[in-house]
Amino acid sequence: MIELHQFRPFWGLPNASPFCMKAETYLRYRRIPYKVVPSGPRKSPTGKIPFIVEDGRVISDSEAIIAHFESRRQDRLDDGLSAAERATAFFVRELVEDRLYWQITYMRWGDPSGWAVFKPDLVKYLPLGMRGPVLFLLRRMLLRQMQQRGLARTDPQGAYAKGKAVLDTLAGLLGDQPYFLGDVPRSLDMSLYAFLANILDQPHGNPLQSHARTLANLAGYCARMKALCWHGWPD
Ligand SMILES: N[C@@H](CCC(=O)N[C@@H](CS)C(=O)NCC(=O)O)C(=O)O
Repeated sequence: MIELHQFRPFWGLPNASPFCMKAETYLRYRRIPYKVVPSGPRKSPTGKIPFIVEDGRVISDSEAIIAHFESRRQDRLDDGLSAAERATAFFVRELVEDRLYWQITYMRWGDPSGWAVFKPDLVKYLPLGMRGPVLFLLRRMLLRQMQQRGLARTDPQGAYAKGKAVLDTLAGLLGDQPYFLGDVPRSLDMSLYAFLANILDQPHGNPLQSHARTLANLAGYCARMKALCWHGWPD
């Protein structure tokens, strides 16, 4: 049985880490049997989660996990895509996994209103040893990293403007197609869905979520991907 090492579900989301949710969305879409092993970055050989263990072999990184399973298949998710579509998928994924990752981090750890609702639930979720000074230092490090990216704690409006621009661009790219590159889900969709769901389905509102909800095609897309990959969850 393949082991998927990742965070436990949190806040009603399959995973509060979009990278973990991406890998798991893929496994579910492909109906690959796996069992979740609750874990954290400190237990990962690369310092990051998710990672899988298959027959004693460790594969870390959501994209590498998808590539590993796809390489064994006759029918690959990205079969039939043109070179230009593959290039689009590459750049969109790179951009989303950077920009929206930091937006999701900001709405929980950076935005003072977000931190006010995130912290109490996070403290209950974390193991005892992570709750005091470790959490303080972790947040301090994240705040610095966000600041370097122009996401200031003191300027939520300015910070969210950057995320709204990404969402608007994604809505434009999706248009009225069911999936980002046409009629069927591709590997790009495993990633984009996980990132968008972490914004749309998180339990506390914020300006980025409100904006995402005005983009009807993105909300419809998430509902479609959820029905396809997460129907019946938690199962
Ligand atoms: N490129 C990696 C990124 C994974 C990643 O950044 N995971 C985060 C959790 S959302 C993590 O483990 N962060 C710990 C750290 O950076 O110290 C992937 O696609 O899996």
